[in-house]
Amino acid sequence: MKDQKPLIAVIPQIYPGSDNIVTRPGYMTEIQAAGGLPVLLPPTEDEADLRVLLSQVDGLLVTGGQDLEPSLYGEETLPACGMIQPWRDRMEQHAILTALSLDLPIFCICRGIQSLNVTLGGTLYQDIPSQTPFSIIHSMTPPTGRIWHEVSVVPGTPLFDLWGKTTVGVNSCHHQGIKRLGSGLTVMATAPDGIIEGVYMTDKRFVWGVQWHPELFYGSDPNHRALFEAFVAACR
Ligand SMILES: [Mn+2]
Repeated sequence: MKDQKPLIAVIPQIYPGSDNIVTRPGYMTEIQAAGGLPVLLPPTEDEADLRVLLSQVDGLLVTGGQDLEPSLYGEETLPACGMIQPWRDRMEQHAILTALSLDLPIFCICRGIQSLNVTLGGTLYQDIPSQTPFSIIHSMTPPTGRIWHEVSVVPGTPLFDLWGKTTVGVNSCHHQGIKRLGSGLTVMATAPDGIIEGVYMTDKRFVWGVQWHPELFYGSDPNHRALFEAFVAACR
């Protein structure tokens, strides 16, 4: 029997004001480098269609993007909240809940970890600089494929098992972050200022979220390629 590469559905990005469906190449090339076959989903909020699509794949990648609509977690929109894309909020909620019900591995990056957290009932800081006393600048200056701040990895978590160390450098391109943790999520990494940078679901094979962008390293940093390798391995 021929070895079939795991198929991994990727959430599409559409920038406001643009009529192009896009994805950052690293989301695709890192899955491919890890032995998976990525496939870009069409933008759809239809729950039944998403179930049909996700029933054909072995995993789901929730990509980065704009901010989430604060009313999803019961808050008024603050002036410092960024651009929102409500269609994507709805698509991702349906996709994440469907993937959970199908027991698919899910890897959530940047906006993805925020979407996972809100889908599971958590809340967000709409704007880290104005809403928190946290001291680190989380919106780094380009180039973005380099280490910007460190994270502390929580021993006993799968991220610690993967990396085998308690401190690892990451990049950082986010002005929002997790405030109250969603149900079923456990923290596996934090920035030195306390911002949650990594979470997972203890009762699932592989449902991970990271606040940084491992795809922006394009394989140049083994720690960040290892995240895609662990995800694709879980999808086999
Ligand atoms: Mn950060």
